[in-house]
Amino acid sequence: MSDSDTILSSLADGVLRLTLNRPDKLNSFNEEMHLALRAGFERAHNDPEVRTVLLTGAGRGFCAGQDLSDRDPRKGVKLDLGHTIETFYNPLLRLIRSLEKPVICAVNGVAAGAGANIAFACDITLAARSARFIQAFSKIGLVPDSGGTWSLPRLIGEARAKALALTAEPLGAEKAADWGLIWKAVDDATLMDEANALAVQLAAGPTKGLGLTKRAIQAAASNTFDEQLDLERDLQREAGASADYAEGVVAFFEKRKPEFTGR
Ligand code: T3D
Repeated sequence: MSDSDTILSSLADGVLRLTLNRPDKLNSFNEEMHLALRAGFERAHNDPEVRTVLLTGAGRGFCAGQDLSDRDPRKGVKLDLGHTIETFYNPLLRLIRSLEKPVICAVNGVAAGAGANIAFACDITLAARSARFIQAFSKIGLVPDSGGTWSLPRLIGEARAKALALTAEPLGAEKAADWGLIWKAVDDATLMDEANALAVQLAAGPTKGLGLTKRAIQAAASNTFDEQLDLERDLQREAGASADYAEGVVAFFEKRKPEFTGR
């Protein structure tokens, strides 16, 4: 794990809590925070004690995307942004999507640029009612990244995706939920309680089966119906061989709550 304080990290009840922690900059990304967040998701991949990830932000914002003070041309900064995307953003997005454990995102405030699209890449995203999502890229002449051009049209259709991306108009949490960009908007005061309760619930779940479920739903984006049926067969074979499946069936007959171990 990275020992950077740009990401606060703690593991309890099977939940790895990762908090973006640059509140003075609305948790925008510098290289240090990128590397620390990546280390957190790498741990989630490798540590069997981690059965769910809960991502949120410190302070009044969730994440304002790239830290633009690292991009100021007046300071002589001239970068190949394709290289920074390939080096920092794309590996993070790949880690989130490929993690076969639930990733919950609690959007505590404004989510702009890459910050918005990272929230949309998580598996279950809750947002405080006061939060807003902004495809801020067009305001500075950039293209949506962090998977936004992939997830937005799939989640809300081309018309809404284009309007959000071209205008950078803020989208409130309620509307984001109504449109299907996020799971739900909740009262600001209860966001973290609700997100924590959900994370603890999922961390006590059949992690193997949940991970395979995530894989199946994601694969549907590029599979034909027949390919998806074949995939469901293969994944069910794998899930059906898990200890948690056996426990789930026995618990059903014994009329008790299953005790899943994640195996
Ligand atoms: O570069 C690459 O590698 C390519 C990858 C790009 C990925 C991207 O994410 S590009 C998009 C970058 N993000 C933005 O363009 C968003 C910029 N921020 C804003 O538009 C606004 O701050 C917000 C709409 C997010 C919030 O507005 P508001 O009024 O609530 O807050 P504020 O006053 O603008 O910001 C508060 C402070 O945070 C302020 O600092 P100060 O004046 O109090 O010292 C502001 O400068 C700072 N801040 C906010 N966003 C960023 C930032 N500082 C650096 N970079 C930021 N992105």
